[in-house]
Amino acid sequence: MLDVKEAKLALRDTDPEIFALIGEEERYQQDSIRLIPSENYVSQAVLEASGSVLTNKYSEGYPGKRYYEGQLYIDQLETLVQDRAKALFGVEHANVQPYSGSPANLATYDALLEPGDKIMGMSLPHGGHLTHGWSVNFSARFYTAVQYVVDETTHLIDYDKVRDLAKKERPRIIVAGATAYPRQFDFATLGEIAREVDAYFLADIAHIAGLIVAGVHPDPAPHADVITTTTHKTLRGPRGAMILCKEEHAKAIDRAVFPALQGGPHNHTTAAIGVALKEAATDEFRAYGRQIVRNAKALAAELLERGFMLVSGGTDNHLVLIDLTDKGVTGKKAAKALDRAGIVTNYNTVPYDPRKPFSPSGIRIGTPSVTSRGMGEDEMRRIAAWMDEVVASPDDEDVTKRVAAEAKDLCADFPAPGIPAS
Ligand code: DSN
Repeated sequence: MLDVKEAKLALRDTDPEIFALIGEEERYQQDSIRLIPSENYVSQAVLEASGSVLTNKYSEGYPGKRYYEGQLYIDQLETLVQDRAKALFGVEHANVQPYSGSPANLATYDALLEPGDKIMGMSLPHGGHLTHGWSVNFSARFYTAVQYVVDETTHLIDYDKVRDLAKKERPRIIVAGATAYPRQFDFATLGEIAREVDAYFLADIAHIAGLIVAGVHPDPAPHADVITTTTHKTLRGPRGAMILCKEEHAKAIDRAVFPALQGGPHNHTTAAIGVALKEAATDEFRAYGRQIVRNAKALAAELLERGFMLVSGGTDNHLVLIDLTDKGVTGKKAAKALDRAGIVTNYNTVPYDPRKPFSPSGIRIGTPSVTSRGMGEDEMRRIAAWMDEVVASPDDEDVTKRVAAEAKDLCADFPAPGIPAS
């Protein structure tokens, strides 16, 4: 058997090009301040499960009902992970096989709807997700989509307007969830609206699953028919997804995932999700979730102090959406300059953005990754100051180089989980 060091040498010897690229990416992840709100650093334990021999298997079906022999350990593993998911999120049924968030949402629609049925979700440029009914996505091509938006002045969801739209459109399903909404969802009210119009209620908690576990975001479990989530954002697991639901939907959900949409589950990912769920069921993780929000608030407060316009005026979750319109720089230009300065963000539309999605007015930032490194409010204020400098002079390579060096020094004091020291 190979020890860990030999295993790494095997990759180096077999494929030096891939080995080198992974090494470069490791350095990049260690030396930069990663503020993409949908990314994180997994633990060494999650990495090990992801890279295990479980990748060698095929296990179509579910525990006890497989189409392949050799499932003794896989059945135990998947059942364990299902049980952990049910316990952590307080739900009756968990399907841990979806390959990622979009397939999880597609499976949910396939389980509950007929083609052409009406989906009502939050518009993508207002913070929603492609799969919540955005025009270019399957969710609008195979189903009929209506979209709710945020208020033009407050940038908040106006629940009275959502209710009015639901009563007018009578959707078959209402979807709540977002990729760029810096505020909390009122799942209780959305569940109530869904019941009033006899619609299913899907809560897509991909971005906020870890915050819900930590008790710093309202819990959709008492209100939603189905909850979908990716496992790699605030939940800090591998790239995967889960569908959590009431028992009455369990059979339909399972059938939709397999055999309707997917083949064999990725057992190495299932194992790594299980490790992440175990880690998330600790006091340490709950403290981590609380700190994510404290850090986002500190970052937002310092940016406001420095004259940045923030969508909705701040945040109460893990992300901040900056509108750069009055800074005279596009989101794309700012994001690229920040990346050269060692601060990784993504350009993003802001609500009612007059610019196009490929060159929008905003950038989106978030604190899950920096919080995983142990950074706190003081570090957030330093990061905001660097962002201010870079955005003010995006073409000044002296500024970007100096900030990149300073950011690298800060990162050296906060080693990234799962990345070996060089
Ligand atoms: N791509 C994810 C994000 O960055 O928010 C959503 O799927």
